[in-house]
Amino acid sequence: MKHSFPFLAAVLLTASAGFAVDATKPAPACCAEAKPAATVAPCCAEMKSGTPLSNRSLYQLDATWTDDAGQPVRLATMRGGPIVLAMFFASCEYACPVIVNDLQRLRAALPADVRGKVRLVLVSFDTARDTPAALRTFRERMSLDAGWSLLRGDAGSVQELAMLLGVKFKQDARGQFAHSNLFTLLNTEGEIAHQHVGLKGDLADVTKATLLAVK
Ligand SMILES: [Cu+2]
Repeated sequence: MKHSFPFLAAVLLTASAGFAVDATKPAPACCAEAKPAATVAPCCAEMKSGTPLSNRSLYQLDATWTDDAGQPVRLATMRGGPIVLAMFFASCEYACPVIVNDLQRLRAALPADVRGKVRLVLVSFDTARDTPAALRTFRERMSLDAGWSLLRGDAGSVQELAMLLGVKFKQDARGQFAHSNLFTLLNTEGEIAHQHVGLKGDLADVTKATLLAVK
């Protein structure tokens, strides 16, 4: 884990406090010096609005993921539009396809002009089997269009993200995972705006929260 402990502690603290604390974190060291926008360091490229991310933002995570096209992806590049993120594994026999279906229902419930502004992100916790090719097969099987990002990462990155999202998972002897059934709405700054727990549930609250998160 590349993160300093204070960052994680701060996120967990604010999470457990219901996000009552609204401290902001100074820009990363590489961005500390004021520079004209044209010469901004590559590591700050995701700071599109020019304002530092808060210490509640998951876009502070250093992890580099790989998508189903084999391309490297950092979550911070999704800054600017809300995303709905679920952790899953491609060979799941029941819950994960239902979660994907719930996300499809959520998107279908959004007005047409909003739908395209919300990215759906699936992050696998099956670091061994969910290769980019396996994720590609899952995309085809579930008919997921370009509005979906399917990501895999190393065990440390997966554990860190799961901890910050409150997703619990455990692999059994067959290699299948028991896991929390939840998905998370991140606002345009990568902060947790809403979490939806359960399968096949009423999506009214998360639909409302998603509409609020779209700028
Ligand atoms: Cu599953």
